[in-house]
Amino acid sequence: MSYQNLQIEEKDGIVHLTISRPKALNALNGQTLSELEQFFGNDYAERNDIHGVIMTGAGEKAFVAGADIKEFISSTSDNGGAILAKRGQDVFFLIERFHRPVIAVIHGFALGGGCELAMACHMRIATEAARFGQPEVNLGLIPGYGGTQRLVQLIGKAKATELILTADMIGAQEAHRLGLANHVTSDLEAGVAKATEILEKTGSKGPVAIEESLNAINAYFSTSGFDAEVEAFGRSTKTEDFREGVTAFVEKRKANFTGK
Ligand code: DAK
Repeated sequence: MSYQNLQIEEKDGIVHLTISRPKALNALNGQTLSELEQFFGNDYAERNDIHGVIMTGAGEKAFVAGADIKEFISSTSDNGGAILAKRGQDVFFLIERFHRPVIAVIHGFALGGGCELAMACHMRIATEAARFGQPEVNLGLIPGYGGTQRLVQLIGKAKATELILTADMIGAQEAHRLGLANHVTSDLEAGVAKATEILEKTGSKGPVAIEESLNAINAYFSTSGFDAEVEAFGRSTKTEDFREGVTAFVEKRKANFTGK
């Protein structure tokens, strides 16, 4: 398949996947989610000859600045929120369950669905310019692509609760200190070099052992919390606060929430 929003390049057994919608800070629209599904669920699902995937965002400003707010402002159907959150979760499970390591290199913003995408990868390398956050509450929403689950898995309940409830952003050093980022590098080039070094190392091991290690690590985590997240996300998309939050973003003003 040819991709519109993903750039794919293979080099020495490593696949470089770049999410490329730089004018919208690489925000995840439906098309991009479909292409990620196509890549991880079909085109590369049986590729046993590769060592792994390095995921980046195009441009200097963002890894991915979230789900595409301008696209989902139009989705108000009764159960649309829950259905679309489930779809996003399912695509991200394809990444988490991929048979080779997937490493995100985060340069610039990784917000909302972008932070969730990075967390669905097996490892994260942050450049000094990286900014992580789950700003959904600013929009009258909750994280819907696994963020309430994977952030807790990675950094623990107390800090995850604080980040989700305040929408605060954190930089690379704090992400590293908390365990969200495996490594910090000075810039994108150094981040990709570090990811390459890791994949060259894992690529020299027994491929079945690599795949089974990933399976066993994933098995540690229960999936029932993800279902609860879909339901809670669905409820939050039916509120007036959600309408107000996304409208305020598009109109570039502060949201006035009423709790309805
Ligand atoms: N969606 C769409 N466009 C976005 C975007 C996004 N998430 N983030 C940025 N852009 C666009 C901006 O609107 C702007 O477009 P123009 O005005 O030039 O047309 C362009 O990218 C450049 O952004 P800024 O001008 O805002 O750049 P700044 O450097 O001033 O600010 C920023 C950068 C990252 C701090 C800011 O852009 C920002 O706050 N972005 C939004 C971050 C955010 O809230 N992300 C979403 C998190 S919530 C759903 C499914 C899933 C979700 C929700 C619903 N349903 C199925 C219903 C998940 C939600 C999330 O991910």
